[in-house]
Amino acid sequence: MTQETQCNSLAELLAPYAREANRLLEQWLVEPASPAALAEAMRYCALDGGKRLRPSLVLLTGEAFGDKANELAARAAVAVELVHCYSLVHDDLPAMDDDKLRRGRPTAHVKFGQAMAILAGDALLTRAFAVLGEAGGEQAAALVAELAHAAGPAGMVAGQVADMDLCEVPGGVEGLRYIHLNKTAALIRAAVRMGAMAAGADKPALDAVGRYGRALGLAFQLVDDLLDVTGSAEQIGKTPGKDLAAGKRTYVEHLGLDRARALADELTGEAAAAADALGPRGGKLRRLAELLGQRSH
Ligand code: GRG
Repeated sequence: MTQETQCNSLAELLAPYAREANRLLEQWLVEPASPAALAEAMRYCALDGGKRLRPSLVLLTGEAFGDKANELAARAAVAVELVHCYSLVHDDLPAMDDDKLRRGRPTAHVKFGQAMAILAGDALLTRAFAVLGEAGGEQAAALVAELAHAAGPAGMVAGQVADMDLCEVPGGVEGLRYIHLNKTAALIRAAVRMGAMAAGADKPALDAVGRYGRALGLAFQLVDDLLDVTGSAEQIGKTPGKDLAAGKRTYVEHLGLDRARALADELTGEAAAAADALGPRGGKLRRLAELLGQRSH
Protein backbone atom coordinates (compact mmCIF):
# COMPACT_ATOMS: atom_id res chain seq x y z
CA MET A 1 0.00 0.00 0.00
CA THR A 2 1.45 3.40 -0.97
CA GLN A 3 1.07 5.94 1.79
CA GLU A 4 0.32 9.64 1.15
CA THR A 5 3.10 11.89 2.41
CA GLN A 6 1.97 15.36 1.28
CA CYS A 7 0.90 16.83 4.65
CA ASN A 8 2.57 20.08 5.69
CA SER A 9 1.67 20.09 9.37
CA LEU A 10 1.33 17.57 12.13
CA ALA A 11 -2.25 18.71 12.78
CA GLU A 12 -3.13 18.14 9.11
CA LEU A 13 -1.62 14.65 9.09
CA LEU A 14 -3.24 13.64 12.37
CA ALA A 15 -6.65 15.28 11.70
CA PRO A 16 -8.54 12.35 10.13
CA TYR A 17 -7.16 9.87 12.69
CA ALA A 18 -7.76 12.23 15.62
CA ARG A 19 -11.36 12.73 14.44
CA GLU A 20 -11.88 8.99 14.29
CA ALA A 21 -10.25 8.57 17.71
CA ASN A 22 -12.63 11.16 19.17
CA ARG A 23 -15.61 9.34 17.69
CA LEU A 24 -14.44 6.00 19.07
CA LEU A 25 -13.72 7.48 22.50
CA GLU A 26 -17.26 8.93 22.66
CA GLN A 27 -18.58 5.48 21.79
CA TRP A 28 -16.55 3.40 24.25
CA LEU A 29 -15.46 5.66 27.09
CA VAL A 30 -18.29 5.25 29.56
CA GLU A 31 -19.63 1.94 30.76
CA PRO A 32 -23.42 2.48 31.08
CA ALA A 33 -23.73 1.48 34.76
CA SER A 34 -21.10 4.03 35.89
CA PRO A 35 -22.21 6.66 38.43
CA ALA A 36 -23.03 9.94 36.65
CA ALA A 37 -20.47 11.95 38.63
CA LEU A 38 -17.69 9.51 37.76
CA ALA A 39 -18.74 9.44 34.11
CA GLU A 40 -18.63 13.25 34.06
CA ALA A 41 -15.09 13.28 35.45
CA MET A 42 -13.98 10.58 33.01
CA ARG A 43 -15.41 12.54 30.10
CA TYR A 44 -13.63 15.69 31.29
CA CYS A 45 -10.32 13.83 31.50
CA ALA A 46 -10.55 11.97 28.20
CA LEU A 47 -12.64 14.03 25.76
CA ASP A 48 -12.26 17.52 24.29
CA GLY A 49 -8.55 17.99 24.20
CA GLY A 50 -5.20 16.57 23.38
CA LYS A 51 -3.55 15.89 20.07
CA ARG A 52 -4.66 12.22 20.07
CA LEU A 53 -1.16 11.28 18.97
CA ARG A 54 -1.19 7.75 20.40
CA PRO A 55 -4.57 6.59 19.05
CA SER A 56 -3.70 8.21 15.73
CA LEU A 57 -0.51 6.18 15.66
CA VAL A 58 -2.49 2.98 16.23
CA LEU A 59 -4.97 3.79 13.47
CA LEU A 60 -2.36 5.02 11.02
CA THR A 61 -0.13 2.00 11.51
CA GLY A 62 -3.13 -0.34 11.32
CA GLU A 63 -4.08 1.31 8.04
CA ALA A 64 -0.52 1.03 6.71
CA PHE A 65 -0.52 -2.73 7.26
CA GLY A 66 -4.16 -3.54 6.60
CA ASP A 67 -6.63 -3.06 3.82
CA LYS A 68 -9.75 -2.09 5.71
CA ALA A 69 -11.06 -0.64 8.98
CA ASN A 70 -10.08 -3.00 11.73
CA GLU A 71 -12.10 -3.19 14.95
CA LEU A 72 -9.17 -4.43 16.99
CA ALA A 73 -7.08 -1.42 15.94
CA ALA A 74 -10.03 0.84 16.81
CA ARG A 75 -10.28 -0.70 20.29
CA ALA A 76 -6.51 -0.47 20.76
CA ALA A 77 -6.61 3.20 19.76
CA VAL A 78 -9.20 3.93 22.46
CA ALA A 79 -7.34 1.83 25.02
CA VAL A 80 -3.98 3.54 24.55
CA GLU A 81 -5.54 7.01 24.76
CA LEU A 82 -7.41 6.07 27.96
CA VAL A 83 -4.15 4.86 29.51
CA HIS A 84 -2.45 8.08 28.41
CA CYS A 85 -5.28 10.22 29.87
CA TYR A 86 -5.15 8.35 33.19
CA SER A 87 -1.39 8.93 33.34
CA LEU A 88 -1.84 12.66 32.81
CA VAL A 89 -4.54 12.89 35.51
CA HIS A 90 -2.38 11.06 38.06
CA ASP A 91 0.79 12.89 37.02
CA ASP A 92 -0.93 16.24 37.65
CA LEU A 93 -1.90 15.34 41.25
CA PRO A 94 -0.33 17.25 44.15
CA ALA A 95 1.58 14.11 45.21
CA MET A 96 3.20 13.91 41.78
CA ASP A 97 3.77 16.90 39.51
CA ASP A 98 1.20 19.16 41.22
CA ASP A 99 0.01 20.95 38.12
CA LYS A 100 -3.01 23.21 37.72
CA LEU A 101 -3.24 23.39 33.95
CA ARG A 102 -3.62 20.56 31.43
CA ARG A 103 -4.78 20.74 27.84
CA GLY A 104 -5.44 24.45 28.44
CA ARG A 105 -7.96 23.74 31.24
CA PRO A 106 -7.88 23.21 35.02
CA THR A 107 -6.44 19.81 35.88
CA ALA A 108 -8.85 17.10 37.03
CA HIS A 109 -8.13 17.46 40.76
CA VAL A 110 -8.60 21.24 40.55
CA LYS A 111 -11.95 20.72 38.87
CA PHE A 112 -13.29 17.69 40.78
CA GLY A 113 -11.12 17.31 43.90
CA GLN A 114 -8.32 14.83 44.47
CA ALA A 115 -10.41 11.80 45.38
CA MET A 116 -12.47 11.98 42.21
CA ALA A 117 -9.38 12.69 40.08
CA ILE A 118 -7.66 9.57 41.44
CA LEU A 119 -10.78 7.48 40.90
CA ALA A 120 -11.41 8.86 37.41
CA GLY A 121 -7.80 7.94 36.56
CA ASP A 122 -8.34 4.44 37.96
CA ALA A 123 -11.54 4.13 35.93
CA LEU A 124 -9.83 5.26 32.70
CA LEU A 125 -7.03 2.74 33.20
CA THR A 126 -9.31 -0.20 33.89
CA ARG A 127 -11.79 0.80 31.18
CA ALA A 128 -8.91 0.71 28.68
CA PHE A 129 -8.36 -2.98 29.26
CA ALA A 130 -12.09 -3.77 29.18
CA VAL A 131 -12.47 -2.07 25.80
CA LEU A 132 -9.48 -3.93 24.38
CA GLY A 133 -10.10 -7.31 26.02
CA GLU A 134 -13.76 -7.41 25.01
CA ALA A 135 -12.66 -7.88 21.39
CA GLY A 136 -11.88 -11.47 22.46
CA GLY A 137 -9.51 -13.96 20.87
CA GLU A 138 -5.76 -14.52 20.84
CA GLN A 139 -4.89 -11.37 18.94
CA ALA A 140 -6.76 -9.20 21.46
CA ALA A 141 -5.00 -11.00 24.33
CA ALA A 142 -1.64 -10.23 22.73
CA LEU A 143 -2.60 -6.55 22.47
CA VAL A 144 -3.73 -6.48 26.11
CA ALA A 145 -0.34 -7.88 27.13
CA GLU A 146 1.49 -5.38 24.89
CA LEU A 147 -0.33 -2.41 26.41
CA ALA A 148 -0.11 -3.68 30.00
CA HIS A 149 3.62 -4.23 29.66
CA ALA A 150 4.23 -0.78 28.16
CA ALA A 151 2.11 1.00 30.77
CA GLY A 152 3.09 -1.08 33.78
CA PRO A 153 5.87 -1.62 36.32
CA ALA A 154 8.58 -2.23 33.71
CA GLY A 155 7.26 0.56 31.46
CA MET A 156 5.51 3.87 32.04
CA VAL A 157 5.10 3.43 35.79
CA ALA A 158 8.82 2.56 36.08
CA GLY A 159 9.63 5.76 34.19
CA GLN A 160 7.45 7.80 36.53
CA VAL A 161 9.01 6.19 39.63
CA ALA A 162 12.47 7.04 38.28
CA ASP A 163 11.41 10.55 37.29
CA MET A 164 10.15 11.15 40.83
CA ASP A 165 13.46 9.97 42.30
CA LEU A 166 11.75 7.04 44.04
CA CYS A 167 14.38 4.57 42.83
CA GLU A 168 18.04 4.54 41.86
CA VAL A 169 18.71 5.91 38.41
CA PRO A 170 22.09 6.50 36.75
CA GLY A 171 23.09 10.15 36.50
CA GLY A 172 23.36 12.25 33.37
CA VAL A 173 21.92 11.49 29.98
CA GLU A 174 21.92 7.72 30.63
CA GLY A 175 19.44 8.15 33.48
CA LEU A 176 17.35 10.55 31.43
CA ARG A 177 17.20 8.05 28.61
CA TYR A 178 15.99 5.37 31.02
CA ILE A 179 13.29 7.68 32.36
CA HIS A 180 12.01 8.76 28.98
CA LEU A 181 12.24 5.39 27.29
CA ASN A 182 9.84 4.18 29.95
CA LYS A 183 7.73 7.20 30.85
CA THR A 184 7.10 8.41 27.31
CA ALA A 185 8.47 6.13 24.60
CA ALA A 186 7.06 2.82 25.91
CA LEU A 187 3.44 3.86 25.28
CA ILE A 188 4.20 5.42 21.90
CA ARG A 189 6.06 2.28 20.86
CA ALA A 190 3.14 0.15 22.04
CA ALA A 191 0.74 2.31 20.02
CA VAL A 192 2.47 1.65 16.70
CA ARG A 193 3.12 -1.99 17.53
CA MET A 194 -0.55 -2.56 18.42
CA GLY A 195 -1.66 -1.00 15.13
CA ALA A 196 0.67 -3.30 13.23
CA MET A 197 -0.26 -6.36 15.33
CA ALA A 198 -3.98 -5.72 14.83
CA ALA A 199 -3.37 -5.74 11.09
CA GLY A 200 -1.37 -8.99 11.23
CA ALA A 201 2.11 -7.59 10.48
CA ASP A 202 4.95 -10.13 10.51
CA LYS A 203 7.88 -10.20 12.96
CA PRO A 204 10.43 -8.21 10.89
CA ALA A 205 7.84 -5.49 10.30
CA LEU A 206 6.89 -5.45 13.99
CA ASP A 207 10.56 -5.08 14.91
CA ALA A 208 10.99 -2.11 12.55
CA VAL A 209 7.77 -0.57 13.85
CA GLY A 210 9.05 -1.03 17.41
CA ARG A 211 12.34 0.73 16.56
CA TYR A 212 10.35 3.52 14.96
CA GLY A 213 8.11 3.93 18.02
CA ARG A 214 10.99 4.00 20.44
CA ALA A 215 12.93 6.65 18.51
CA LEU A 216 9.77 8.66 17.88
CA GLY A 217 8.87 8.51 21.57
CA LEU A 218 12.28 9.78 22.66
CA ALA A 219 12.27 12.52 20.01
CA PHE A 220 8.78 13.50 21.15
CA GLN A 221 9.98 13.85 24.75
CA LEU A 222 13.00 15.89 23.69
CA VAL A 223 10.79 18.29 21.78
CA ASP A 224 8.50 18.43 24.83
CA ASP A 225 11.49 19.45 26.97
CA LEU A 226 12.49 22.06 24.40
CA LEU A 227 8.94 23.46 24.30
CA ASP A 228 8.86 23.61 28.10
CA VAL A 229 11.64 26.19 27.77
CA THR A 230 10.74 27.95 24.54
CA GLY A 231 6.91 27.62 24.35
CA SER A 232 4.11 29.75 25.83
CA ALA A 233 1.21 28.43 27.97
CA GLU A 234 -1.10 29.05 24.97
CA GLN A 235 1.14 26.99 22.71
CA ILE A 236 1.67 24.03 25.02
CA GLY A 237 -1.58 24.07 27.06
CA LYS A 238 0.27 23.63 30.34
CA THR A 239 2.51 25.68 32.60
CA PRO A 240 5.76 26.49 30.73
CA GLY A 241 9.12 26.38 32.51
CA LYS A 242 7.60 24.06 35.11
CA ASP A 243 10.04 21.18 34.65
CA LEU A 244 13.10 23.39 34.91
CA ALA A 245 11.71 25.34 37.90
CA ALA A 246 10.85 22.07 39.68
CA GLY A 247 14.45 20.93 39.31
CA LYS A 248 13.30 18.05 37.06
CA ARG A 249 15.92 16.29 35.01
CA THR A 250 15.40 17.42 31.45
CA TYR A 251 17.44 17.09 28.29
CA VAL A 252 17.70 20.87 28.06
CA GLU A 253 19.13 21.09 31.57
CA HIS A 254 21.69 18.34 30.82
CA LEU A 255 22.64 19.21 27.27
CA GLY A 256 21.67 22.84 26.73
CA LEU A 257 19.23 23.96 24.04
CA ASP A 258 21.47 23.40 21.01
CA ARG A 259 22.60 19.88 21.85
CA ALA A 260 19.09 18.91 22.91
CA ARG A 261 17.82 20.16 19.54
CA ALA A 262 20.55 18.19 17.76
CA LEU A 263 19.64 15.02 19.66
CA ALA A 264 15.96 15.51 18.76
CA ASP A 265 16.99 15.73 15.11
CA GLU A 266 19.15 12.61 15.42
CA LEU A 267 16.27 10.62 16.94
CA THR A 268 13.88 11.91 14.29
CA GLY A 269 16.38 10.58 11.73
CA GLU A 270 16.41 7.20 13.50
CA ALA A 271 12.62 7.05 13.39
CA ALA A 272 12.64 8.01 9.70
CA ALA A 273 15.17 5.27 8.92
CA ALA A 274 13.01 2.68 10.70
CA ALA A 275 9.98 3.89 8.72
CA ASP A 276 12.00 3.59 5.49
CA ALA A 277 12.74 -0.04 6.36
CA LEU A 278 9.00 -0.66 6.00
CA GLY A 279 9.08 0.39 2.35
CA PRO A 280 6.05 2.25 0.93
CA ARG A 281 3.97 1.28 3.98
CA GLY A 282 6.19 3.53 6.09
CA GLY A 283 5.62 6.74 4.09
CA LYS A 284 3.14 8.37 6.44
CA LEU A 285 5.03 7.24 9.54
CA ARG A 286 8.17 8.86 8.14
CA ARG A 287 6.36 12.14 7.45
CA LEU A 288 4.82 12.06 10.91
CA ALA A 289 8.28 11.73 12.49
CA GLU A 290 9.56 14.71 10.48
CA LEU A 291 6.58 16.86 11.45
CA LEU A 292 6.72 15.80 15.10
CA GLY A 293 10.37 16.85 15.24
CA GLN A 294 9.34 20.33 14.12
CA ARG A 295 6.20 20.71 16.29
CA SER A 296 5.56 23.93 18.24
CA HIS A 297 2.80 22.62 20.57
C1 GRG B 1 1.14 8.55 36.54
C2 GRG B 1 2.11 6.27 35.99
C3 GRG B 1 2.01 7.69 35.70
C4 GRG B 1 2.71 8.17 34.68
C5 GRG B 1 2.69 9.55 34.24
C6 GRG B 1 2.38 10.82 31.12
C7 GRG B 1 3.18 10.92 32.34
C8 GRG B 1 3.58 9.68 33.06
C9 GRG B 1 3.50 12.13 32.79
C10 GRG B 1 3.07 13.39 32.16
C11 GRG B 1 4.19 14.34 32.06
C12 GRG B 1 5.04 14.16 30.86
C13 GRG B 1 5.84 15.30 30.40
C14 GRG B 1 5.06 13.02 30.25
C15 GRG B 1 5.83 12.74 29.08
C16 GRG B 1 4.90 12.33 27.99
C17 GRG B 1 4.21 13.51 27.49
C18 GRG B 1 5.00 14.52 26.78
C19 GRG B 1 2.92 13.60 27.68
C20 GRG B 1 2.07 14.62 27.04
O1 GRG B 1 1.62 14.01 25.86
P1 GRG B 1 0.90 14.79 24.70
O2 GRG B 1 1.68 16.02 24.36
O3 GRG B 1 -0.43 15.23 25.42
O4 GRG B 1 0.60 13.83 23.61
P2 GRG B 1 -1.87 15.48 24.80
O5 GRG B 1 -2.55 16.38 25.80
O6 GRG B 1 -1.72 16.12 23.45
O7 GRG B 1 -2.53 14.14 24.73
